[in-house]
Amino acid sequence: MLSDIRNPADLKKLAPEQLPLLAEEIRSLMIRVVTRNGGHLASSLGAVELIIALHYIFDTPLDRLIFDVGHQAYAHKLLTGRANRFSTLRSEGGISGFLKREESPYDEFISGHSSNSISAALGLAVGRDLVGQKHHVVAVIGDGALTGGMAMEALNSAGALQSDLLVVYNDNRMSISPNVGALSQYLSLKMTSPEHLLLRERVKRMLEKIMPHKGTRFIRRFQRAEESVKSFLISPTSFLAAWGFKYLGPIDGHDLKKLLEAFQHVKNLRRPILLHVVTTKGKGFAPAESDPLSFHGVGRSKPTLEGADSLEPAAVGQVKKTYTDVFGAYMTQAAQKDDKIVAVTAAMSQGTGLEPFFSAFPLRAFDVGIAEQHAVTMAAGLAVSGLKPVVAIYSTFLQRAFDQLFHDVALQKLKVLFAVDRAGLVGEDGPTHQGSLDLSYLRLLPYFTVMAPKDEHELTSMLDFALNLSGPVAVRYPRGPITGRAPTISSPIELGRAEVLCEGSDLTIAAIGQTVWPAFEAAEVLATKGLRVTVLNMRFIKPLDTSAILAAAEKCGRILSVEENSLTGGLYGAISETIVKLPQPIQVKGVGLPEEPIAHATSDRQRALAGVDVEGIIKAALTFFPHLNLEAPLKAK
Ligand SMILES: Cc1ncc(C[n+]2csc(CCOP(=O)(O)OP(=O)(O)O)c2C)c(N)n1
Repeated sequence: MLSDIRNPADLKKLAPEQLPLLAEEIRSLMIRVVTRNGGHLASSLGAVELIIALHYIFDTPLDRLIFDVGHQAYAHKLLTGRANRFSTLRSEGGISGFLKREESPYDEFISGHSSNSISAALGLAVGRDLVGQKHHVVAVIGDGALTGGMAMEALNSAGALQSDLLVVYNDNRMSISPNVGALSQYLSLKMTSPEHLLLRERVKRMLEKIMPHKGTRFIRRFQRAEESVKSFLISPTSFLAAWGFKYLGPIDGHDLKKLLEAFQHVKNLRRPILLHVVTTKGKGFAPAESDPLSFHGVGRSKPTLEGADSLEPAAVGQVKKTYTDVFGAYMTQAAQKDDKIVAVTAAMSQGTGLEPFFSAFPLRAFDVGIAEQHAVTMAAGLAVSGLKPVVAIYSTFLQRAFDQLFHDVALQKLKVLFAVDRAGLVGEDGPTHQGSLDLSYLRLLPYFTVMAPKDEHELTSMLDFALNLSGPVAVRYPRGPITGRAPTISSPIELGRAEVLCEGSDLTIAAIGQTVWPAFEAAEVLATKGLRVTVLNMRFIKPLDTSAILAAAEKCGRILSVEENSLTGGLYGAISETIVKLPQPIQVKGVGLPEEPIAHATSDRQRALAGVDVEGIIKAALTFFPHLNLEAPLKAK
């Protein structure tokens, strides 16, 4: 069936009874492709019927459909003209793992960072009303994403504006890990509790006895009566009603008949509605249903999907030791020695490597939901209370909390350690998830110390060093397996001091973090061409080792900065700001990420495209020496 569906109009040609079979077909394709290419399998499996029903009842793309995070929307891609390209999911040049306006007219709004869907949908709804258009606007948001402060702000605003807006609350009780938070507990546990559902059934049966006809009027009255009973008996001060939303549900999110009825019904209600749909994360793929955490995001694997049912999560996950693993192990050890250490994560205990800490120290571990802003300020509060908070957040998501970093942490000089994971290029997740800005934005913050390790050994030393500092500090490190040299060259960490890895007088390469070893290798290659290169492992971007930079300027007159961060405002910016104060002209060039985001591809390929690999560094270094004949071995200056 799927091959005949080029757009939702084709979907509507199917009879409702055919839709369950279509759902099966979609799932089987998804499992095949995602276990091969990697991606968000469990979330997308759980939303198949929901998405079929939305496209069946609503008139997309005229009616606007907005997905929160977008990791649940593979079925949407399959029904909106991308089935024949679905095998390219997350591959270079292929379709994105999230939603992108450039990719399809059905992708109404960008997705990737959580909890923006209701705000965007409200903007579209209000815009529609102002320009006098007539269409529906629907936001699909998970129970995890609804823990984000932005979603709460949007509900509050939507309730006040009373625009015609449908919020579909896709409740699978899971964020990446089991979901947290009072609101989700209230909706998931209370509204779907056996007592509530029994009561609902009884009311229904009672009304069926009293009311002889089952016309629309009856259904409306029933629904009104049901809502009143629910409000009276179960939620006298219903949170959502107080916010101006009408709550409907819960309904079974895998029952297509019920979904079609519900969407048909809410289409006619012209006000803010929250429709509660209960789904199973990983639905239809036994390993994912029983372990949705491991199958939330799966890595690339070999194409062996005959017998996908026997796939183990380990087979599709990462196997090599990562920076994240090193951080996680360090935290557990450090916390054993120091009972003041506490950990805070914004719904990413697994992704940030904190699971062992959560198991060992449940009372000192806080998952605050997808709430990065709150995580940062809560940590500031923990610091004021005399504890030593460590906040582990991905670089891209920490962007959400820039003001909290400045106002609540930096200005008060509070001792909070930020473990900034996934800094730099992240591969297949693409532009929304790249950690390309943290060196730039963290460097702006007063009283902050900002470091990046070149390898595993240095990460541990930096974490130790950071926990002994008195003010705010961030350590940023990349996604993926540890690379580097063994045995590593390493001198003790000193505040604001770079490490000299090798010395030469033709050029200084000043590198930071994961680019240090590639820079060192580039220097080795350049040496074979007769160039004598100093390699500085900067370690700190704040405070910057200006004396090392000034000495390099003096000695070589040429500096090449290397970083896996935007060239704007990062190490290149910091070095340029230092050099510009010198009276003599010094040549400074930078290797780093361009402002224009790099599309999804493997991380190695992205590094090659940005020139932040060994080859790119050599190429950039050689631009300082245009007079040298590159074909012939290069001579020293
Ligand atoms: C701002 C932000 N923080 C963290 C994440 C990482 N993240 C991606 S999906 C997800 C869980 C979302 O849970 P939910 O909305 O319930 O969807 P489900 O995966 O359960 O379908 C998280 C924390 C993110 N995308 N954006």
